[in-house]
Amino acid sequence: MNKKALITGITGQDGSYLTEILLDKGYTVHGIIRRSSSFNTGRIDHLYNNQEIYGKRLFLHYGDLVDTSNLNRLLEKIEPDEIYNLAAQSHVKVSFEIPDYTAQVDALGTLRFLDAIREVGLKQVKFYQASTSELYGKAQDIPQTEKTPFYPRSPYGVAKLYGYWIIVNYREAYNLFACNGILFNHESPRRGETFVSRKITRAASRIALGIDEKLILGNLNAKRDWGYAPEYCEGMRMILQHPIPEDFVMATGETHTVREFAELTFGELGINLEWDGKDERERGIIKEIVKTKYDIKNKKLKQGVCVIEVDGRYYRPTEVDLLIGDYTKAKNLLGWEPKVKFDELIKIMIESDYEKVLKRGF
Ligand code: NAP
Ligand code: G4F
Repeated sequence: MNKKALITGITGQDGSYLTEILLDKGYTVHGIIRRSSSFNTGRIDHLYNNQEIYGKRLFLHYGDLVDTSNLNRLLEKIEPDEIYNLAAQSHVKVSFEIPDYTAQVDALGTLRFLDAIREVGLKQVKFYQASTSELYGKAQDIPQTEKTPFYPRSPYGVAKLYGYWIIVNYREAYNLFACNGILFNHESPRRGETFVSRKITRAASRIALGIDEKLILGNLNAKRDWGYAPEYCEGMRMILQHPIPEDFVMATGETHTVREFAELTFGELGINLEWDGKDERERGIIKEIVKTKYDIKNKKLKQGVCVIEVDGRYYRPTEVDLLIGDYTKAKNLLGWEPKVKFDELIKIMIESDYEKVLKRGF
């Protein structure tokens, strides 16, 4: 019999890739979506509108991680073999503005789900928790492994820390097959536009095509280990196929600053930058424009023009300065290894955003 998966956060970046992966493997996929006043299914519309798939092997249900009775009903009705809990208020900066809601969803939402599993009596179900490198926060080791102590630096990180430990506790207390994927930053053309990677690739495209003049960023010194989302979503599935429920780090093992991300992105378009000033006065200025496969339609762009500025409103009250992950355990036990590294990731994202902006004009 084909497996049945239930995905929370199916409308998000990871949810959409994971759905494609599981459908490809022959799963039936059930997804939980939130009621929204505007369309929120853009990332899965290609599947939703496919009559071969929707209503046959893909089903969507309204729900929310803050609604316990809804989770109980869905579990009773669907009886999934595997659950992927990807739903979250996933923006670190926003979590400082809405810490209570972030905890309700990211921490207690996980608990509600685990408890609903017990109440419904799904003893054989396997549960994947979208844990995060934000747990390391003020990192205590370089690189970070499954054994590195946690020190979260945001309400988001702290809420996810609760999620991490409640998974471990339900695994030990009730023998539940529950695992944490401690995933480092992973990006793609489907990444939300307010995360820094996508903010940069989208803005660089808009600047090159003459729609925007400048990109305003926050902390350029922060270092992240950025990988390619579809590979990490395949890793989630692999974690649940491992015979023993365990926690795994997934990362690329490389780290780069936000400044490098911006420099490479503009460079990919043929806009080579140099930097001037420090902290909030730092600016990215055009050093030269060189020919690439991308057409720079904005004729105002020339040597000396400032295209990046820093604004303190994007700084966080407490920052995570440096993340770099060691994925040896995932490589040895699961055979998981990332193929797309930093340069290639930027190429993929800029190609997509440049095309989108060119076609749609936004
Ligand atoms: P994302 O694009 O922000 O997607 C989040 C998903 O959660 C969306 O489908 C969203 O629905 C849904 N959601 C939010 N609040 C909800 C609620 N109260 N009830 C039900 N659904 C809710 O995030 P992502 O990048 O795909 O990340 C997936 C998961 O991995 C998240 O848990 C994130 O914290 C974690 N994570 C991400 C990364 C990364 O680098 N991407 C790294 C480590 C861990 P709407 O579409 O309606 O907003
Ligand atoms: O892209 P970010 O917002 O991602 P962040 O905070 O690392 O969180 C993402 O990755 C986590 C895994 O480590 C996930 F758990 C989480 O759900 C999310 O997917 O910011 C990356 C860095 C930060 O240091 C931030 O201060 O970029 C810096 N940054 C500089 N300027 C900016 C900006 N971040 C954003 N969002 N916008 C800026 O203008």
